Amino acid sequence: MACTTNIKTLSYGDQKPGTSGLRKKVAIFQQAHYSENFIQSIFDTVGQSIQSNTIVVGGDGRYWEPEVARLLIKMAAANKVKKVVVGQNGIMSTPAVSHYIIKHGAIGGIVLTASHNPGGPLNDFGIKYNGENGGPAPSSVTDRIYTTSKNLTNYNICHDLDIDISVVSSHQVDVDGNSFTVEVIDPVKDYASYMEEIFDFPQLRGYIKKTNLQVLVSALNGVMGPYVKEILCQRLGVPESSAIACEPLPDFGGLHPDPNLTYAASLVEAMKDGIYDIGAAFDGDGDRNMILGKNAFFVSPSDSLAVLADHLDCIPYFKKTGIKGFARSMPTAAAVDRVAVAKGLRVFEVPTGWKYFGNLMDAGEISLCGEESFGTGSDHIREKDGMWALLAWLSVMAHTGKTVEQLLTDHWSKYGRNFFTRYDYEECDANNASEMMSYLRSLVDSGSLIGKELLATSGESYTVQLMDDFSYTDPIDKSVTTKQGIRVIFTDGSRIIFRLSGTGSSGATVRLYIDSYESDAKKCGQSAEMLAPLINVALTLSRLKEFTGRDTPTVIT
Ligand code: VG1
Ligand code: CO
Repeated sequence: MACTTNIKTLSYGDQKPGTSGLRKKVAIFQQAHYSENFIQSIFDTVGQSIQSNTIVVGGDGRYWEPEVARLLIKMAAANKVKKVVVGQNGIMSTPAVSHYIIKHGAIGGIVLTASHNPGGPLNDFGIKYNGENGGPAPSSVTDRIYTTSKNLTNYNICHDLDIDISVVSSHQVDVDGNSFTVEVIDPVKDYASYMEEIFDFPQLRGYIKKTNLQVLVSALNGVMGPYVKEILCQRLGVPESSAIACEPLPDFGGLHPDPNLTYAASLVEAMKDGIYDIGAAFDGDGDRNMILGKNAFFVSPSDSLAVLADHLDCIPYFKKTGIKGFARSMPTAAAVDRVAVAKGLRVFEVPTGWKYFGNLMDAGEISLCGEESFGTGSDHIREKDGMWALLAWLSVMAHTGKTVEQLLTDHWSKYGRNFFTRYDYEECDANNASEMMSYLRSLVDSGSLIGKELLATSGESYTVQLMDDFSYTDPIDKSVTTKQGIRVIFTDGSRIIFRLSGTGSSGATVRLYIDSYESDAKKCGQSAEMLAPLINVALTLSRLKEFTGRDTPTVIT
């Protein structure tokens, strides 16, 4: 029998979750009672209902994760949670956690991850709470967690409870006279079976074999390694040699587990040789994806969303559920909107962060949604889902018999093309970045740019139609979210957007998003050339260099 102790603690003032959970340097989480305080704040916010229920615990295997997973179990027991389901060694991808919560009717889940942020003792750790719909907690809940954390005085823990999470098994223990269960599960099995329900695996397997399709996948040493091996290699017949960086490592082997052209450089290089037909990379916790075609042909996430939207009905899951509407985050280019118009479906524009899609999916308004930040997913769960996106791409290829590049070029000739780029200026001085945002807000407030022509140094001119700070009213619960990014929309439909990242752990990351539409596919040149004048306008307008001292971005997508 294990006993609960109630420990006195001093609150921290900085436990405010960002775009997706609380993310800080490992050293911050290692401060006395820091993780304990945040976990207790989650339990207190969820309240009494946690006592007779199950919570799911997952994570991406990064440094400090196993320690916090064990701590979480001790605290769950002490807070009278009935059952904890945890992935073996604390490992379970974000999409798999979402799926498990829904399938088994858990009250929620806690994912120990800083997602695409680097790991290791000097890098980041994170804790994220998902609610009973399987999705990231909405801001109303994370705000309450934050408020609770600021006033926290005590937490509950069962110090003498030590459960071995390295072996798949079920443990039942007596805690203060109540029964408490910890189930250590294979993190892949349930999720892999669910993918088999959604997609036509015999068709995909046959297609890969018959066409001798060459696939190359990098898990960037994040959580996805075991999922890639089980789903792609074991169940779809892709050779093991096609699975690179597929060992989950505490520091991701020094890689930055963010699947973009900069941080997944080794995959991009390998794809350039022209041997592989499709390449994919996933982030640390497995919810993001990057798709590449032969010769490293890049599929922008906004285009990926649109192409999948156009072909969604080839996936068995949607034959059953029908296709409802689509949604994208505000900075995501509007390519999917054109598909929605053609199909007579609704499309929603929400703020950045997957939590804003949850209500729309719960209400049956949307089937597919995505973000420009390499997030694609559907209403099969309530998180974006990297493996789902790759399987969806393979399904579209199998169905149409087209290559990745053909699918894109055909899409552009049918719908026109939204050129998109994102510049990230990482780890800027926080005060300087917020001064720049204040300056941009002052331009919004004065309205002085409306109707004005802005000139690029290369001669192009753009007339400002609208400039605002994006705000969103949730169509389902009517909650309002403000200050979600400065938008400058021009009369030709082009857009410039500025936001500060909400997932970083030090300084501020400025994100600049540029989106412009070209209806004549023949005029379509390289993205960088097409967008150069607008980028020039954006940098001049924001005085970015003056404010941040930065000449060039750290990442270009
Ligand atoms: C970023 C992305 C956003 C994404 C979020 C979480 O947020 O821009 O689209 O939902 O990361 O993704 P921000 O606030 O830094 O721009 V993940 O895979 O890191 O959970
Ligand atoms: Co992620």
